[in-house]
Amino acid sequence: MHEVLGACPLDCPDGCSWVVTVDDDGEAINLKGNRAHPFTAGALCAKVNGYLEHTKAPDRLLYPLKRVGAKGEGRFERISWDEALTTIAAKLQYVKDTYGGEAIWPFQGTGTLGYVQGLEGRAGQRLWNVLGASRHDMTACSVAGRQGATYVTGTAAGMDPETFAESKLILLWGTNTLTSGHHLWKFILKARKRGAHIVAIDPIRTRTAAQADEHLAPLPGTDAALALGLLNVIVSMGAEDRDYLDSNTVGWPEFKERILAFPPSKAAEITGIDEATIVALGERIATTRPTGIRCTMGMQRHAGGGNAMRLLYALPGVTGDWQYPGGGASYSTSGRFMPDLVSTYRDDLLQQPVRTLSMTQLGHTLLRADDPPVKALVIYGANPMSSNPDQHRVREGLQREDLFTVVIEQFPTDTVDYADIVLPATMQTEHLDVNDGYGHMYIHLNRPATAPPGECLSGTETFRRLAKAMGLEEPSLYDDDETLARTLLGDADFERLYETGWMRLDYQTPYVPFTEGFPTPSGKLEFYSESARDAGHDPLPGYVAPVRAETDDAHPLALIAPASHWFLNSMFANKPDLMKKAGGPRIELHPDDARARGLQTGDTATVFNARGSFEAAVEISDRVRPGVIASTKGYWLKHIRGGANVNATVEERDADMAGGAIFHDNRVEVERVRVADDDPGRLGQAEPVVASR
Ligand SMILES: Nc1nc2c(c(=O)[nH]1)N[C@H]1C(S)=C(S)[C@@H](COP(=O)(O)OP(=O)(O)OC[C@H]3O[C@@H](n4cnc5c(=O)[nH]c(N)nc54)[C@H](O)[C@@H]3O)O[C@H]1N2
Ligand SMILES: Nc1nc2c(c(=O)[nH]1)N[C@H]1C(S)=C(S)[C@@H](COP(=O)(O)OP(=O)(O)OC[C@H]3O[C@@H](n4cnc5c(=O)[nH]c(N)nc54)[C@H](O)[C@@H]3O)O[C@H]1N2
Ligand code: SF4
Ligand SMILES: [Mo]
Repeated sequence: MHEVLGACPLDCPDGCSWVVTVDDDGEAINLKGNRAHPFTAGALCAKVNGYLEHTKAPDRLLYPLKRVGAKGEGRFERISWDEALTTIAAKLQYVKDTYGGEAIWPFQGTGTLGYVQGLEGRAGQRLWNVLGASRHDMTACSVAGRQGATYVTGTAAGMDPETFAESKLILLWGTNTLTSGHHLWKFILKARKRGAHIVAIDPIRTRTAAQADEHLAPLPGTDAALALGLLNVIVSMGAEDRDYLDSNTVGWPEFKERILAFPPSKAAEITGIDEATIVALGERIATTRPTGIRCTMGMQRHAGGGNAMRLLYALPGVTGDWQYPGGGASYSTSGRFMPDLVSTYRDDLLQQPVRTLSMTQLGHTLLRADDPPVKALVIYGANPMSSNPDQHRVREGLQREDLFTVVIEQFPTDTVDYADIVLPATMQTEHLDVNDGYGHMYIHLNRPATAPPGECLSGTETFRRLAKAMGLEEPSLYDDDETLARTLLGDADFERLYETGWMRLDYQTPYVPFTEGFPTPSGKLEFYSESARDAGHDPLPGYVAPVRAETDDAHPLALIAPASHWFLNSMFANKPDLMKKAGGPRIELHPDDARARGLQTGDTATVFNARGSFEAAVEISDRVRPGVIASTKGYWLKHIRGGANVNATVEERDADMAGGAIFHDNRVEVERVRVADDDPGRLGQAEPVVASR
């Protein structure tokens, strides 16, 4: 029996350090959170506690497959790795020769964030560069907010999250801490013990909002207006930090003018929050140092998401909070770890510039007449059938008979059903990787604890073998995983992490950013940003309204579907115990909206707009305000009634910055459907409703 140190690979801010116990037969028999790790502190989460069980699940993909049924049908036949690789190599070569390398689209999602196997290191990029494939722009998650924050402070990395323990006022703004990254909570509780006041700002009374001292529920997509209203209160009181503004910021006179033109009454009208509540919170911020804002991806999945985040990063510039431990704003610490990514990606292998394709425009891109058209799609770490917007367009695109699709996967997802060839991938306990966490300041080495089951191969090994099958000679395509990890970390840190599993990044404790200036063009915090102006944006942060705020009378309800407590995006939505805990798809709506539509708790409803519809169980609830309905993301289509999830209604449209997706900027109508009493789907949905967010 021995222990192997590793790390959770999932797209979650907490980046946990874990310890795997392996028995004398080499089987992993226990996996638990690392007690020595300051952020993990011995705990994993509801999803990953059963990770080992998931690696051994009966539906795990173990062998290469080729499709024998129609696209989407899900009928496959086992083939050898040789046949799979020969087929793929020949097809990619043909596509490259006939249409050019850009007709190949490597479509990488967030299944693993690892620097060797996953998204952070853009696994496979060397191969795609040699082939001259189109570049994949990962727009599904965080880019709009990242861009907005970066215009202000030069980075989105913000506060060291552990310093929230020092805050006297904490704003949990568009973030569901207890569900989407609960390890931060212990630092928030520490602050509360020292007298901090905790405010949640979220259209839904989530399990996090329910634990806060105060909850403000703005209408979705109106946070920028709220921020401007709060700033107006602060500035009207003369509570701005003039010394800080003078020495550390640019554009204050112009920004101040904009703030003064935005009275709390206007913020109240746009956000639907009482003016008095806005004034009271503004006064509280004005008089409480340090104020820390935890603002993650939820609130930037809107038409104005980039600008909203920009304002939240600007706010602590006005109050001077950036100078204190526990003050400032925290979006994502991604970027604090600065490995040598250039030598990982090897963009120098590209022979000519290539186009970039947006992840969240998959459907439209596959269906439009591009030159060259996309002819080969290699999907890995992604499940676009479940997670992408405009599901019906995605399905139509993946159904194209002239499209060759490879899916590298661990489980038979809805996306797998559209593959020509399926390749079985290892899971985190079976391969080497380097992982950080975008909600803390640590780095980890994940050592393989056990041999892969069946014929599963790591992504990196798959790309090496594919390169060989294509006869490619570039030597760096054949670097092994340890070489890749050493390139990222340097030999000294690699050796150290091999022993310890984790270490703090090279920042002092507590770390207060920007004490030596801001990594912006001016070296200061930029309220006025010439970079933003040059990119075609308003040089000052402002309010950008949601897409159909007042115009779509036929679909008046604003639908948001954020993280489920039991799934990680669409991962674990095939794990029986977690499926049971989650229950089926559900919408929560306010009693007034339910009454107007004759809906009752337990009814099955269809939720629809012009793009599509999905079915969900109704729960009448005061956790949402009138006009807003709440659901969750992640369901597999094949496991739910109707074969569509919330993303059938979400628009493929870009936010104001960086091509970010607008999952929470959505308008729908809801109608009761009659379901026969003996319909098994009905029983699935009528599971007792667990407090699930
Ligand atoms: N359990 C679990 N954890 C996860 C994930 C998961 O699927 N399940 N997903 C992971 C991933 S990929 C990510 S990116 C992160 C995301 O985690 P979060 O950043 O927390 O993002 P969301 O869950 O999309 O939304 C968070 C909250 O924002 C609220 N919100 C939506 N629109 C608005 C708005 O206009 N204004 C305000 N103020 N609030 C709004 C939602 O109601 C929700 O409660 O979590 C990660 N962690
Ligand atoms: N309605 C709505 N939709 C959303 C969101 C929302 O808030 N609301 N959130 C969006 C967000 S934040 C994100 S990040 C995206 C996520 O969208 P995706 O990136 O598509 O994430 P998943 O759907 O979880 O699919 C990841 C797949 O990768 C597989 N996988 C895991 N590890 C590995 C590996 O090591 N190798 C390989 N080859 N495969 C692996 C998993 O089995 C899983 O099927 O979804 C977005 N979709
Ligand atoms: S999903 Fe997040 S909280 Fe859960 S184990 Fe992984 S990193 Fe930790
Ligand atoms: Mo995400």
